[in-house]
Amino acid sequence: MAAFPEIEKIRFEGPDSTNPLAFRHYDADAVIEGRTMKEHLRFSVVYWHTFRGAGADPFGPGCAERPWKLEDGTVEDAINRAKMAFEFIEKLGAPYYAFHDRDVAPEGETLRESNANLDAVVKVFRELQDETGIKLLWGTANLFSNKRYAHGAATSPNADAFSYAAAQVKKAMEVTKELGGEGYTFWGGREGYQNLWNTDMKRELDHLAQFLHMAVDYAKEIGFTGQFYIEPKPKEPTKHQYDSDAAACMNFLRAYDLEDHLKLNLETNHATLAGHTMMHEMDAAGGQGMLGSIDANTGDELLGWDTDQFPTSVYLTAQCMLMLMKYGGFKTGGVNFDAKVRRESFEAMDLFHAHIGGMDAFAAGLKIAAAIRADGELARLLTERYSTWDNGVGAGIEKGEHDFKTLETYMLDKGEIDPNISGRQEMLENLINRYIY
Ligand code: XUL
Ligand code: CO
Repeated sequence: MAAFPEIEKIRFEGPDSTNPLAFRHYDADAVIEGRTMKEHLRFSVVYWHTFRGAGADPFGPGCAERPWKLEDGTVEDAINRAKMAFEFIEKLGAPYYAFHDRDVAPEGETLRESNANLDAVVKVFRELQDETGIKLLWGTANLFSNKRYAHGAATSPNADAFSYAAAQVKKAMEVTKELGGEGYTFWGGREGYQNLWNTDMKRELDHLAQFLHMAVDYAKEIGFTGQFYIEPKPKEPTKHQYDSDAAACMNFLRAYDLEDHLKLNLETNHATLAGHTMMHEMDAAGGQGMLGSIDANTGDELLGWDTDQFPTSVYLTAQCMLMLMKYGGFKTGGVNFDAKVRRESFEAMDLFHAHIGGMDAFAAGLKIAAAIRADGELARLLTERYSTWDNGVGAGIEKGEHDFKTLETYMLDKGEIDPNISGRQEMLENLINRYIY
């Protein structure tokens, strides 16, 4: 049975369209800087929010109305949901999706039963992928909902929780490989602490690193060549999550010899929870060759938690795309909408509006970023700002030709520095706006 019989494939109608079920900016085959919009943006729909989210908040259960069952139910329910999910993704025209193991199939009484349930649904996923051409951006395992992970998974004080998580990730990697997944994500759901006095932080971090090394080894063993990602988030559910931001993740990966095996999957609302902009996180990761993928969403300026709203601000998406293009765009990653409709938007139709809006915001952002790059003024101003490093003493320092003694001689002779030039922050802000409106 079709979930959305009244909806046709969402089409591009151009900026003047007033049709809420059409794209105004996302024209999949339009070419920008030698790549299609589809190739630049690599949009992905998340299974957990879009097909399992009921809209619960701390003050009430979910009230979403969906043509599929939202609660776990039977394997048959899960297969029915899978078919409707692919219908949605295909009508939307997103080329990718992403899931946690427990989003797609009900958890059984035993690990064996859970694995069998997963296999049954993954078999249908494989068929649906082949029929529609939709691909798996990345898979992951839910290592945070079940009560066995109350104290964490890889960082749990209970070695059995670590072992169960290892078994779960092993299986999730196998099915990700089976589905041709282009990546596999580790988000440390409850890997953190609530109280330092019941926590052996160093031991927990050592365990987390061991866990990731086991994953790397197992990928080699089964021939999974997808990209591993680690997803930073500073708080929620614990007050301190170990993978708190891009810098903390990169330091952890380097400290434990994992930097060649994982890149970062950065999420906008996680960046803002960490007190950073998304662009800061992308620049921090990109500068170190670690920018892998993005979970696209946004927080609410007036609410301080992980509201996971759909991105609508072109000011944000344009700057994200500018940063992404600075680092050469996606290789394995994509714009993955880790975002959910509000509890008040309970009709299934709202899922279309939300995704269309997010895709259009990013497509507009892409066009703006490309225009800024084509114009070259921003790049020229940046080159000019650092021009003292292009010759003379600056070039010498960069080449390693100087030390404190030679620089002292240089300054004693010269007397005072060449005058600084203004940072022109406001002018640059105006410059960005010039391309937006
Ligand atoms: C949680 C979050 C996760 C990860 C996947 O805040 O972002 O959904 O993206 O586990
Ligand atoms: Co996420």
